[in-house]
Amino acid sequence: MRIALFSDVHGNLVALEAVMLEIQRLSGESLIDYIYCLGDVLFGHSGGDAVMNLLDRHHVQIIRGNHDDDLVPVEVLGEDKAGLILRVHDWMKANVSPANLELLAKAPIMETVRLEDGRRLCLFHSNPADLWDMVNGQDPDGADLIRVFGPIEAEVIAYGHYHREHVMSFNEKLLINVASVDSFVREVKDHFARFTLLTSLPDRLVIQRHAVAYDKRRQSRMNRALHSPFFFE
Ligand SMILES: [Mn+2]
Repeated sequence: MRIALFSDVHGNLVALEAVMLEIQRLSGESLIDYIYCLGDVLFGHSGGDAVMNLLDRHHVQIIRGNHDDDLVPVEVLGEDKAGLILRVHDWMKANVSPANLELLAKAPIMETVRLEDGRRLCLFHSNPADLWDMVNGQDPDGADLIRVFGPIEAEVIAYGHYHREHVMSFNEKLLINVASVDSFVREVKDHFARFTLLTSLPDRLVIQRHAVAYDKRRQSRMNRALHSPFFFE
């Protein structure tokens, strides 16, 4: 069984197109059974309904991220960011169909898949108990890992949110940050869209990370043309 996982598209249609083309190509070599987007689908670039249509066309299953929720916890983000966050939300309400916004707000917070070796793969955006939790960072400390991942009843856990890929083991659990499709908001900004491919076999799990080059300036031009309040690089 093969599962493609990506996260944090943030409305970057050009990056998502590059990822979907590569997933399609890999699927031609050997079938990919499931494709999951682990949240933060919109909010950011001007992809909007085109991003949603592309995901739908490829039967991508969506898990809800913090930015897919319609709540804006200003106290969590701080007053300085609140103005921009609200402007982006206003832009989304004016430019994305209500049906797609509702679809995101109602997407499941967590899914579990049974792997070929009998282990459970649990998928969510960040912390299923609190979508705004930043626990999945580059170097989360042990207490945070116990707090968030301890209660999860699965041997393999995959998530996004922090826009930076990693694979680590913790208390018998395998933790995978599947990385972000969008590359504008990574710590190290570049022009690669990223996803993770899991190949589940009866005796092992193979984890492959993929980075696909995309035209970042084309996405910037689209943002400008569509008056997105965010990402005018
Ligand atoms: Mn997030």
